[in-house]
Amino acid sequence: MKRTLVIAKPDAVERGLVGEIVARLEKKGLRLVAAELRTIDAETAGRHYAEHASKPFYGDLVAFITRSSSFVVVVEGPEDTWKIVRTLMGPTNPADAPPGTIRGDFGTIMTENLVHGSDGPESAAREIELFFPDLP
Ligand code: 3AN
Repeated sequence: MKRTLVIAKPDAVERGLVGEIVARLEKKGLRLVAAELRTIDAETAGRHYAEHASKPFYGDLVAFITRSSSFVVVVEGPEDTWKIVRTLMGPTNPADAPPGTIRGDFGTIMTENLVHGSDGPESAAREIELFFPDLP
């Protein structure tokens, strides 16, 4: 089975959309392997978003992801699970995300786009290890 990391970000928790997001993952056929409601600390956010450290939006990104609880989930499926999740999420900018995707149905702005999903198998492995180091 192939695993990937999904984060329902603070905006999703604040708006009560966690159930909706998890339901979409489950109805698609993905299975929950681990899940935790947690406030992501600045150090973990910095490691998670290391590739964006030099970007102008980095400060806002870390402030946003650490501002309140996120629901951090590991899901698994048979093949290319990360890609299945990315397709369910829709493009990064909700303005470009088609209806039927999570960002297309519930988001309006880039900075608060509800969900994170690993962008490849290597990112998935790294992010699962970062958030759930004890997961067998
Ligand atoms: P995704 O979340 O679709 O993988 P990434 O990894 O490129 O997108 O970006 C991580 C997060 O950084 C996005 N979810 C978004 O909130 C934020 N972000 C990306 N690009 C921009 C941008 N140009 N302006 C503001 N925020 C951005």
